[in-house]
Amino acid sequence: MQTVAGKTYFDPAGVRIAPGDTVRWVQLAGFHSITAYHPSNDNHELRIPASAKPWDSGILLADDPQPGATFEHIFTVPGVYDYFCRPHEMAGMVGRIVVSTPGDGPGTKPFGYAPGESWKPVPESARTAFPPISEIMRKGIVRVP
Ligand SMILES: [Cu+2]
Repeated sequence: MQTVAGKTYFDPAGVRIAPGDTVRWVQLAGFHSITAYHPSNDNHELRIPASAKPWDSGILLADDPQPGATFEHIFTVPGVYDYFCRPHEMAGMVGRIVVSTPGDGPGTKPFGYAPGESWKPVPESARTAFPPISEIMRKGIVRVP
């Protein structure tokens, strides 16, 4: 399974995988990160399963160490995982992974579902860029149009 970090988008933007699968992102150009929506990442909204470990690739540079830099993460807990690119979140560079079935965890809840937590809100430009969970479940892979 491979997700490609292109210019300012992840392609595919949505994938459905099985518990224990590894997702590998490949950097094609520019500078990007693969960062889980999780309070431990600069107080972003929690949008991965509550018991799942958050991740942050840090900034991957296309030429450092070389074109095609990669980042991998193993997904074990079923549910919906939303993630973003630190430099391009405002440009709508986000992705969504469904492990097994969506369940009813944080990633299935409406954006801003916990106003009392004072988490950093997901910008409107990013909210509208996530492929719908139903489409990911139906197609398995949702490419950028
Ligand atoms: Cu980016």
